[in-house]
Amino acid sequence: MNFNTACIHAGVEPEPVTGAIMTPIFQTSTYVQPELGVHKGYEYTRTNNPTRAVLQNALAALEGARFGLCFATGMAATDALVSSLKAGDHMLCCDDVYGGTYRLLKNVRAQHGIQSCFVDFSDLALVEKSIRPETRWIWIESPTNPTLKVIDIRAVVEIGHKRGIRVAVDNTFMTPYFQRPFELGADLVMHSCTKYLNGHSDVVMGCLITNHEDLYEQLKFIQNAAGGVPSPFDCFLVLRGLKTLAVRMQRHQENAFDVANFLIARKEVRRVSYPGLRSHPQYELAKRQASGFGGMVSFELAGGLEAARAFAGALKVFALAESLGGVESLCDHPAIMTHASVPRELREKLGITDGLIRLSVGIESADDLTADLAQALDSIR
Ligand code: P1T
Repeated sequence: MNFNTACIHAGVEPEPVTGAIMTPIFQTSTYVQPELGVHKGYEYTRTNNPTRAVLQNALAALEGARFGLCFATGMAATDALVSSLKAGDHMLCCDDVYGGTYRLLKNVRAQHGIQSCFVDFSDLALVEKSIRPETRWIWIESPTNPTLKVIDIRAVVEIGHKRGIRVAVDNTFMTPYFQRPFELGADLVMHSCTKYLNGHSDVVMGCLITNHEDLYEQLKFIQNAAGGVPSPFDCFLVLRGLKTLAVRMQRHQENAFDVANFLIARKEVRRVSYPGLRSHPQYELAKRQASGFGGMVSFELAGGLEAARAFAGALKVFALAESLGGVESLCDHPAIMTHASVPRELREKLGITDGLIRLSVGIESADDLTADLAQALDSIR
């Protein structure tokens, strides 16, 4: 099935009792059991819910995998994987990850004995060197948030698998429309469904997807035991959002190209990062590894924090807000907003400077977006 068709049909069957073409919102906490010890596959909504079950199937189908599990947020999904580790186990992560992923591992799970380190995955020798006897998972985010570094997923998978270590990919920025981690050998895909998969900035949710039955069973146990599940209504909204994923991603990318090319030509802008630009250091890898480049663009204002304040304050179409992947364009200042939990020293090493701006380019008219950026850049004096 072509991906455009899969977005609308994969994993979704008409509801069996009524034939409803749209999966109903099964807004129930529990299910009546016909007799003691007998039920219809549903006992309690933390454990299982029909709306969530359809969404989990749809998400797995879109990633080309067998099993999906949904969680209340992206962080709850990541934490479910981390919960499968034991004290003393180690996670090897790429250095430029979403600030919340760094915070979870360093400020929360480290207290429970989970070790983690964050290294530059564009240096494959360093990845290899950083593996310890206790390393259980390798965590890739590509392109990275917020500097949009592209990591060679297949090469990192080979390094991990040689030593029996599983590899997870946070595919939030690319979505399965552009990037297919399982085809590159990954063992697990994580998404913040909050972003492109839902696409309308009205839900927070996460998911984990895998082909490994043992891992699925372990994570499903954790999903029920820890209970970080999304509501049936939110599952309905993400199911609805998925139907337009392909058309939205295409338009996000078209607009991102226009925005990136516009920014390159501006004197107030020092450096533009978009994997689709030939000037991007991993352009060839991005082209080889994925079928597109996504809708996120980062750039550095030459005037630093003062320029960033003026620019963000002058925007009219772009909204100054955390998050990404919705139909509307957003502007983020990572150092103060999404990545404030990353220590300043590390931020600066990663290029998350006070002048760095991250744009989630929406699906408005590209002319309105570049005109808004132009007037906001003009306002920097
Ligand atoms: O926000 P939540 O649904 O819990 O997802 C966390 C998360 C995980 N992975 C990536 C790549 C992310 O971008 C996020 C959330 N990111 C933002 C809120 C942000 O503005 O970057």
